[in-house]
Amino acid sequence: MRIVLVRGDITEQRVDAVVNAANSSLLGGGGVDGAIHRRGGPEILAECRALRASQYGGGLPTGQAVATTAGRLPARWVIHTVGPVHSGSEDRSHLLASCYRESLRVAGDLGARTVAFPAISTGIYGWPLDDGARIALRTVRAAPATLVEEVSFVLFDSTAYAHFERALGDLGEIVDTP
Ligand code: AR6
Repeated sequence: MRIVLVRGDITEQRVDAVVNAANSSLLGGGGVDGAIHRRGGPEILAECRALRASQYGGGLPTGQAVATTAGRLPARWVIHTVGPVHSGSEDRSHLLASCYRESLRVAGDLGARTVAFPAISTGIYGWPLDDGARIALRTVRAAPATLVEEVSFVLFDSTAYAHFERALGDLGEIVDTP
């Protein structure tokens, strides 16, 4: 599986599946979540509401992932996952790793070959970018094989990009920018 770093907006990615840094309600929010619902249109929210009315009545638990249509986005699916809020007193790294692992598993089950991730939890949820990048890259690199051939990390600004570049270098991989 190829890992690529992209500087840009996740809603513009032409991939099979884009991952949304959602919250448990699945009903939208700010950051990536807000952008995805705004640009993807009401079909995404309609499917999220249906999920809340069926198997996720209590909301989507932190660390899990579920797919909907991508509506008007140039992708086929949105995979919603709920990152942990960063805590100074409790180690929630396993939950952040789970977001990446579960999203990839869902992507593989859908038959997605290309998947774009944002830097989950590193915005409103306050996770430090250096640690968030390290967990993201290590987890994706170590994930069980699926049909997914390419994972892109879509970084919104140069600071986030630099953190991912460094973390990828620490894994001993060449940075591959399309
Ligand atoms: N494309 C790529 N990256 C982005 C974009 C974009 N369009 N917009 C922001 N980022 P966040 P979280 C970066 O806050 O921390 C929502 O309200 C951003 O700079 O979107 O997991 C949800 O509903 C940061 O590095 O997600 C939840 O309540 C990263 O994406 C909560 O925020 C993630 O920032 C989730 O917070």
